[in-house]
Formats: sequence, structure tokens, C-alpha cells
Amino acid sequence: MIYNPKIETMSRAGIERLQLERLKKIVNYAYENVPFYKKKYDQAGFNPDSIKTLDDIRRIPFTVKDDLRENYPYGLSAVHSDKLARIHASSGTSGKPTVVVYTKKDLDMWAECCARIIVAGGGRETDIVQISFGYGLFTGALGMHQGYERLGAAVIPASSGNTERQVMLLKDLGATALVCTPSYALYIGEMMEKLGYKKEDFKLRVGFFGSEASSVEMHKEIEKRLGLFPTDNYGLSEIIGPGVSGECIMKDGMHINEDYFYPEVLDSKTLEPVPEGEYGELALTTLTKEGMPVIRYRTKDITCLNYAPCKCGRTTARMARLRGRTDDMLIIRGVNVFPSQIESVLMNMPEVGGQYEIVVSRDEHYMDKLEVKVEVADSNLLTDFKHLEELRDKIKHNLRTILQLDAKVKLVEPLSLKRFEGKSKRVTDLRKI
Ligand code: DLL
Repeated sequence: MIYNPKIETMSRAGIERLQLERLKKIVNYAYENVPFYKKKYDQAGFNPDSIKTLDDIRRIPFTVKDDLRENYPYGLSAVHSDKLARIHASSGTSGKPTVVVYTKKDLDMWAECCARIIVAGGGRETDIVQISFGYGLFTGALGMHQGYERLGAAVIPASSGNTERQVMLLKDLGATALVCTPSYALYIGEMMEKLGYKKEDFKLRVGFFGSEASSVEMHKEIEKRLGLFPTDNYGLSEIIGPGVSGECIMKDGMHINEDYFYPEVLDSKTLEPVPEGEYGELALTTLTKEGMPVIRYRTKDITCLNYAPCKCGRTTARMARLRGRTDDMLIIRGVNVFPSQIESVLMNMPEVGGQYEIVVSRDEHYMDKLEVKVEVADSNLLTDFKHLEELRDKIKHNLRTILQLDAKVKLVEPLSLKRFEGKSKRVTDLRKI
């Protein structure tokens, strides 16, 4: 089933025509209604009327997170506050949040985008969906809530936290779908087991997991524990929230809602586009957003694009599962390491559980040290020294094969590492302190 077949199966020429028409409009709209863009474009000598082809986008200056911070709170808004229908914000690592605003028309578009990715991942109007993202300024909960509501499904706005109660609600209310972060889904799965349930005790069918990185292996683990079909979906508050892209049931890349968000993948050094299929930094342009148009936003997320039509029938471009962010890439003894690589190694080993922590530090000789803390799947192993040593060596070996780097591995009790109800924070880099 396809939610909006006219758009989602449009020919490449058709979609590009639509994108160009919208790009011309939005760039002019931003220039005329947001002093920030006018100033930036005038300074760069960029004339919004000079856009003639989609390739011309390359001449437009980028927008970055600092632009939003520096223009806090409403500096990038293009409309009078009377026209605003919703205000969200994402918490920054320090200081003030990044504020994003929506008009009624934007909310309508957002609901459609989420409905499309929900249907693509197997969600239906007959679902009873538990939304276990934190409700509030975060875009995840309300975004997916409205998407599912648009389909006509029944929504349980459970919010995150109180995991025992989450399990009770899932079971008693007969939820068929779950929406949360992938790490929280795993935690919920563990809690089900701890409370003595089997996955057959639930009616769960599909799960929509996003807002943080997850690996193929992590999805397999979620599928095994919760007995549902998991898909990955992507978005960011600055652009809209969830609904930028999502996997279909083929699980071969996340379909981008390209009629609303124009994607580019760039070499992060030269900022020139990379060839299709090569990894680089994703930049996104909102093609219709009224409240806060965002042009060529550097997401810092690393992915690649695939324009080939998908087996599901959709023709929209697909972005690969994120490989990380340009800024969560760790450089350890000169080697580039993405936490997602470490996760893949661990998730492929049945002897270890789903939770881990990565600590990077520096020894007295200024040498970088990588430590990975992992929960063993079975606590009996902790009393068996020989097997423990063997497992530690095996993990070290597997990490070395993938990372080309030696790591210290610490095995800990099941359920002893910190759990997260929202986005997880698994990396501590002590070198920066
Ligand atoms: O996390 C929006 C969202 C909510 C997406 C719910 C999907 C589901 P922010 O809080 O602004 O917005 O964080 C955006 O989270 O730039 C990525 O680095 C990361 N991220 C989001 N989705 C994924 C994903 C929401 N599927 C930032 N895989 C983005 C990996 C993701 N990282």
C-alpha cells in the first residue's frame, strides 16, 4: 500500500520539475520574508531569481545550526506570530534550545509526511499504536502521533518512561504498533522478559524506530524480542521532525519525501556533491515550509543516496541508514571510528546483551585508549573465569577486525548499564575535558 501514489511513484522527471518549481519559490520566499536570508544572500552576492535549474542550488549559501542559535528564538521565522500553529524546540548540547515554528499548513504537510512513512513501513489505519517517545518540545512524539492519526489509527500517547507501565499498556491495550527510539524498544523488550512475558503475549506487529542510530543487527534483536517488524525512520527538528524519510518493508534505504525536502549529499571538506551511492554529509532544503524555511541545511549526518526505483513501487530517492554524524565520529589513535561500527560487532554476538558504553580517554603518554563496556547475556558467565576470558578475547578480536584498533573490553552484569527512555548517550569522550 502507498499513501500518496501520485507523489511517491512519480517519474524522476516529474519529481524534478516539481522540486525546481518549489525551489525557486521557497528561495524567493525566504529572501523576502526572513531578514537573515536576505542579509546572507546579499553578502554572498547570490540573487534568488538566478535559480534556473536544480543544479543551481549549489550556488546558494548553506545554513548551519549556529545560524539558528544566533537567531534565537524566532529569527528564522518567515511569518508573524499570529500565523504560528506550533512551536517545538530541540535541546542543544549547551545553552539555549533550537526553536522551530510551524504554520497550520506546515503541520498538515508534516502529518502527511509521517503518514507516508508509516504506511511504507507497514502501518495501517487499523493499528493501535503506542507512542513511547517523550511528549513535549521534542518533535518525535507529536509528529508520529499526527501521522498515525491522519491514517485513522488509534493512538496511545504513552510518552516515555516508567517502562514497567509501558509493558502493561502494550499488553492490556493490545497495541499492534510501537513508536520510540530503537534503544528504548530494546529496553522495553528486556522489561517484557523480566516481567515474565513472552513476545506471543503481545499483539505487536510493526515498530517505527528513529531519532538515533541503529544497526541492522539491532533491528534483528528488536524483532526477536518484541516479535514485530521494525523499520528505521529519520528526521530532524530543524527541517520538520520525523517524516523526512523512512524505510519501506523492503528495508533497503529510507524513502525521502522529496517533494517537500530536497536532499544533497556532499563531500564534507569541499562541500561539493558526491556521486550517487557515495557517502557524505546530508544537506536538506525544505521546499514548501511556510513558518520556517530552511535552505541547504547542513545536517552533519552521514549517508548516501540511491535514485533507483524501489521494489516496493516507490520512486522517491532513498537514503542509506545513517553511518553516524560528522561530529560523532571519533578519531582514536588516528583511526576514524563510528560508534555504529562497534555496535554492529557487539550485536552480532549472541553472548552479549544489547547495551554497551564506549569510553575514550588518554593515558599518561597521551595515547588514546578505547574502552568498551558490554553486558553479558547470561550472568552465570561472570562466575566462569575461563569462559569470561574467552569471550573478552573474542570481542577484542572482532573489534580489531572491524576497527583496526585495540580496545579494552569490560564485561558487566546483565541490566547493569544505564538504560535510556529517549535518545541514548553511549559515548563518553574524556579527552575533551
Ligand atoms: O530526532 C526527529 C525524529 C524523531 C526522527 C523521531 C525520527 C523519529 P532531533 O531531536 O532534532 O530530531 O535530532 C535530529 O537525530 O540529525 C540525526 O543525527 C539523529 N537521527 C534522527 N533519526 C535518526 C535515524 C529528531 N533514524 C538528529 N538514525 C539527526 C540515526 C537519527 N540518527
